[in-house]
Amino acid sequence: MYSVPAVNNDSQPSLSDLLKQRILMLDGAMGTMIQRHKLTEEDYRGERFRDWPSDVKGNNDLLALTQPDIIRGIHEQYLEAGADILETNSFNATRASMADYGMEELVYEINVAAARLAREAADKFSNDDKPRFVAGVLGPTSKTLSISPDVNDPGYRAITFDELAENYREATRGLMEGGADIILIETIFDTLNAKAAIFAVQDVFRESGTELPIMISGTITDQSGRTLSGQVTEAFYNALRHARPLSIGLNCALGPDLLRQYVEELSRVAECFVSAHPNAGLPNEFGEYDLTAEQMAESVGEWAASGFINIVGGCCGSTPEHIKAIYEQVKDQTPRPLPELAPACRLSGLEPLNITEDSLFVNVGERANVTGSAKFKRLILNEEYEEALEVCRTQVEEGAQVVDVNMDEGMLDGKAAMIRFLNLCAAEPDIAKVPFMIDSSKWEIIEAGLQCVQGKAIVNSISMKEGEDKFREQARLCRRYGAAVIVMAFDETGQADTYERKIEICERAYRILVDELDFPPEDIIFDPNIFAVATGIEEHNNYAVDFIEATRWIKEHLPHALVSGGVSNVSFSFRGNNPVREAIHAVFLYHAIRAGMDMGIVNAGQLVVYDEVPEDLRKAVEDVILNTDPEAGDRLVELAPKYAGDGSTVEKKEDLEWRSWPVEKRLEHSLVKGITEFIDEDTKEALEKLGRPINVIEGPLMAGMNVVGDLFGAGKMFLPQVVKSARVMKKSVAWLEPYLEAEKAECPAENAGKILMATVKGDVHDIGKNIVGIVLQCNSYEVIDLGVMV
Ligand code: THG
Repeated sequence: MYSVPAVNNDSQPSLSDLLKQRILMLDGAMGTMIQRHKLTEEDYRGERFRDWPSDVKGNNDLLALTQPDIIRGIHEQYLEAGADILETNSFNATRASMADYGMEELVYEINVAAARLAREAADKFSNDDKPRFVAGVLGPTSKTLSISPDVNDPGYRAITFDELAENYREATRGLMEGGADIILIETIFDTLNAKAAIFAVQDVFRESGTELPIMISGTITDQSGRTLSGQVTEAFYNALRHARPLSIGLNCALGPDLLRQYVEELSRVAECFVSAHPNAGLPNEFGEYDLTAEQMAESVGEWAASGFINIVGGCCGSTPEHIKAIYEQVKDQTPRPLPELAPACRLSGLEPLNITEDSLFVNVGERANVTGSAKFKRLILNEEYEEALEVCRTQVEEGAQVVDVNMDEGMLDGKAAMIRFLNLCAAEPDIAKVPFMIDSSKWEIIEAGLQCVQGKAIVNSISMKEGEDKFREQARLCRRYGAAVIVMAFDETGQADTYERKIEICERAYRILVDELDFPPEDIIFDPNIFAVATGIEEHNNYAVDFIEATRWIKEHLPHALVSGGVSNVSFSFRGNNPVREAIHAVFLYHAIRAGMDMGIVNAGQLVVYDEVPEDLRKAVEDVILNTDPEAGDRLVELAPKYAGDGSTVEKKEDLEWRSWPVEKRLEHSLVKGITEFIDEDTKEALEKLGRPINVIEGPLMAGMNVVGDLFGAGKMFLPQVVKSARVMKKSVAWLEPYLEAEKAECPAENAGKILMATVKGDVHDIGKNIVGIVLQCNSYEVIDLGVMV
């Protein structure tokens, strides 16, 4: 399945050949090694930037221009230690990151220079027995596409996908110009950033006519075992698998002991080679790394012995001594063989969803659809996004394993609504844990949606309705964004409504996708059109049978492709009579699933089990679905009123048992669960009970945040959840603010002292600082806050 492009150098064995023979060594940290030189501001500036208006000390990537001998020297030390693959010193050489120094215009030049230095060093050491390679490094940048830097506006983003991709295109061009053999996208804390990098790198490959192997390496930032943006390891792999990387791996953040289980997980799920370059342990209180070369080599050597890895090296704190020790440990060990994994549609949100031949039917929630739900439409048109999110959350709670989102409505800027809604969903881990299905008949809305999701999504849908060329173009783009696709049985002449037309169109689409475009067949989901039955129109009577039989044919003749459909369509003629609609869905699904239907867009909370449909109703419905005779529809119409009830299905009461708890416990619950709904009233009650605002903050609010802190420390909460908690905290404190002010005005306490505080440069999280600030102010300190990025 994997055909990774070989390095353009005929005299050397290809990287993938070498990787089958032995474990390859990456180098170690650059930063630690640069620190050893104790460079001054003047050293960083060199001659050329002597008069640069801002400080540049710490801009390590600039050293490619101002201290090239130092960088080349470090590369050579790593080559001496045994490194097969050098990483270029270009981690921050993107516009987004260089903006800190006002050096955006130097980005291209720095990348070229960084790659050249590594190239020169590698070529000096390279020989037939041990060829050396240069991996051009694309870092994560200082911006994140999946998380809002503004706690008060979870839908806000500091950069767009297109802007970030442009950053990466520029850097990639420079790295290739400078002679990189590989592109290494590393220290990924936000998978959507990595998707933008992959998108950009593929653009540059195409424009240059040269395709290099891609290495991908993510980073797990805390005990929850997730990326900063909240993905577990397998979800991360699924989201980036479309790059067909040479390798996927993990680096940085954790030392080898904590990283081990995640490297093991990757080695189990990845179809490509696996890499790891951990830190030399966790930083101690001085920010130094304590693991010795021997300790690190022992840990990493054990990974090799366990068959987890193909490429190893070191990240922060590692030195040539570490690399040499690891090299000695792993050089004679057997590399991890590439596993043979059964083809599967590997989707993800924050968590993976793999659909294999053996999977049970997958429920896709239909309710976040402005044309499919009057309620959702009203909420979106009124911009009641909080409530609209609730629609998604409820579906997931009720069993939706994917959520369909559709904003196609005449009264709406559908593109803006799609972007806003998906960005808000990204901040809701209870929703974002499942993959998204981006549903629109407008390509520009689909593309906008694809630029907002970090997991592997499903595009709903593409088809040949505007001809083969448009279809090819859209399919290619879906692949480049890393999405699976629903292909509707729709061509230039219209939507297929008979068995013959359905299978003819699906087969034609499959051949184009698989044979011409090399589209992975497991990422193709056919929708052979579910239309309403029992409409009173004779031509409609066989619609369900045609869908079911087309499904059977597709599963038999188009290997690995899946089948889906919009299930609620089938019962449209019984609108207003939900019990009968649900019975129709149950019977329809019973037969369609047996014919091979893999997933369906359904009302997840209202799925009824086939066996629980009353006997007479089931019989009547079955006759309609299977089109046993021309009178079947009439019989069901006659029987339907008996089961209508009041037409609705019983709405489930939300579980609000916790609302009867004492106010302290309620505040804690809201903080831990990130619920803002009741925070104002509970804060008010707590104030009445405890007398002073400070008592509320230092009492139940801090106690609640301590629980959050403990859960986070234990890996039981992860960052996007903690951000939600912080939002609740902020809201509560904001409610108390006027009372704090009033107290101050009433009795100006003697000043306990002055506190100067700031969030350090590079840290976007000022939540903790703000809380400390408030607590200090409540204790009569005067607080001067210099802000963020100081
Ligand atoms: N195939 C694919 N995508 C699709 C469809 C499909 N997307 C949209 C639709 N069809 C599937 N989704 C729905 C959502 C809701 C309803 C039907 C299909 C539905 N809604 C109630 C109604 O109209 O009676 C709304 C009731 C309410 O307002 O609450 O039935 O076929 N690929």
